Amino acid sequence: MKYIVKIGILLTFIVCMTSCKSTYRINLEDIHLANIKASEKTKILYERIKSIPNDGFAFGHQDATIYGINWKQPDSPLKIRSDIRDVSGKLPAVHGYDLGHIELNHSFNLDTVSFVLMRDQVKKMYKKGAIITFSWHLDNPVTDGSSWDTTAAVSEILKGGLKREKYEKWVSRLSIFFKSLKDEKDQPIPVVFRPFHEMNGGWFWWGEGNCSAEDYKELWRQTFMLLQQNNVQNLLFAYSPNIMQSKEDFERYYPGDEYVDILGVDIYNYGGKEAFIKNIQTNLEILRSEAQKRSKPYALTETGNINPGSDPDWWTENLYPGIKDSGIAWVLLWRNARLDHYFSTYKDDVTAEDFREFEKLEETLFLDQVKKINFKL
Ligand code: BMA
Repeated sequence: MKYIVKIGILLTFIVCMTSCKSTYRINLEDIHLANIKASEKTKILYERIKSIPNDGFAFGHQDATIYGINWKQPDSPLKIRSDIRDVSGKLPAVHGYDLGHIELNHSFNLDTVSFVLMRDQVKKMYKKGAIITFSWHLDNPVTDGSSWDTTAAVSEILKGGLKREKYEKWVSRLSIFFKSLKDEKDQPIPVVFRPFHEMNGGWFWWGEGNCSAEDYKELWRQTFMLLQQNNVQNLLFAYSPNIMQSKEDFERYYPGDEYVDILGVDIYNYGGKEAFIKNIQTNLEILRSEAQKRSKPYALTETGNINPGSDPDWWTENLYPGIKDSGIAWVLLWRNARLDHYFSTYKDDVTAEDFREFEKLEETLFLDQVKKINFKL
């Protein structure tokens, strides 16, 4: 009998060690975010993100549960579907969404995703313990063309600019959306916001050659201030250039530590396998040193295979060698839009088998693992 009690205690201990192992206590005063008025939940999200690299890196996918190859919500008979789960049985830990056209008060984003559906999926995924991140492919405020219309616009939306009033309206619509993300207790859901990304490339109106670095930084700061004025307190701010040649590339557009919480970089495999691995390694090394100086977390905020349907071992032989031991909090794969535009994997994909190998690696963290990383105040 005595032994049975002892075994019972031991088993309880083991169960507790495995299920509670990642709940830590934190002191609110020790957490310093760009937004000094950020909610407690936002601070907890930040601590969760910062502690992920102790266990590995979180796996993320853009529009993961919104659509995939040959399906889309809300038409799928499954309440929650994801190409990643079809392949591996696991849901991504990080879920990315894009807010392009929220500024126009449209019901659908630039990729025809309804904002009502997006909000609903954000709530569901947050409840399950996921980390939510938003990019914003907003239109050109001068021409009303897309993000890729490179007509000069940044100086016009800064304070005193001709399109300032219009931009303030745009940010107020964005703010309303952020504030509408509420959990079951009606508390704002904390999320990562990654605006004006890939600014060191020339393809967006806020990018290299289309505005000065000074104006870019001012745009970031003024947008940050407008969100504050609109009382948005549930954001962590992520700054992410495109692939960099050196740390000067990182610094040129960096708006300042007081305006940024997370550092990131977007890298695709345009130069083939070897260049891809090398680019990721050197870029994540730049991020590591910039992030360590500032005690901020960092991530590979966008990546993917630009040649879908090729490279059967893309996950274990291309992506993984680049990111292993890099210290990133997450890697986010870009969207699975259609057969000629998908960046991850799906059930009939040539890389599906290899993805299952990648998923089995100790460092790859999916939703079930990341949801356990938690903090108490
Ligand atoms: C780009 C492409 C576009 C899309 C945009 C925003 O990289 O995938 O088709 O509209 O992202 O999601």
